[in-house]
Amino acid sequence: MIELFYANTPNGRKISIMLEEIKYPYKITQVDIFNGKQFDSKFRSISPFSKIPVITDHKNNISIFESGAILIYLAEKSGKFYDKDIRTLINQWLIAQVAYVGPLLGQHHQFHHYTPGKSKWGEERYFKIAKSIYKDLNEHLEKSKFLAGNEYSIADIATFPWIARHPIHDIGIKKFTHLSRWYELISVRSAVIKGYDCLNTGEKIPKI
Ligand SMILES: N[C@@H](CCC(=O)N[C@@H](CS)C(=O)NCC(=O)O)C(=O)O
Repeated sequence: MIELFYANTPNGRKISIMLEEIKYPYKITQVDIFNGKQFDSKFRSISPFSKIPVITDHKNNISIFESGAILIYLAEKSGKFYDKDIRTLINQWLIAQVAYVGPLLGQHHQFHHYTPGKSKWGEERYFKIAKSIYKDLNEHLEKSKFLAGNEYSIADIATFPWIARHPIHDIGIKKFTHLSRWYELISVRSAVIKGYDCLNTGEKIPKI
């Protein structure tokens, strides 16, 4: 049994989607990050930076923090979405997501959506970067069915929930036809639909 320490955010959803994709039984423990529960000492003992997601694999008595490390762990354990022959390619797109796409889109969320008017500099800087992320992903996906080639992989699973916040990005995903094609392909997968709404609140994946 895998225990997923979770909040309803793009980083949390990467892991619920992966667990649905590999069909592992899991239980969700919600961490109320909007009320400081990530700073409780018990949670900090498995999450040194006080962030979700974290998983505990109770069978192996191991806890793992950092979404990329969790995805790799689950992919290696299940033998899915991390093809050995293209692992170096998958790693590049996975690490680009955790080190660049996620954190920078996250800054765009903060300045543009959550605190508009607080910092013109921040709003402009991260809007520009967010647009270039859309453009760069779109250019890549013109040549590649999924991020790391022809097969759906943990790089796509990591990136999808961030692009699923496109309504608050205000960039107009429709204009990016290859990114839209990739998004729509992934958003109809039943595991993605289930993992996206793993709390069963009825939340739907935003449409293009
Ligand atoms: N690099 C981390 C980022 C995780 C992260 O930023 N989690 C956010 C929610 S999406 C969080 O727990 N925030 C609580 C806080 O910063 O206090 C990962 O990919 O797992």
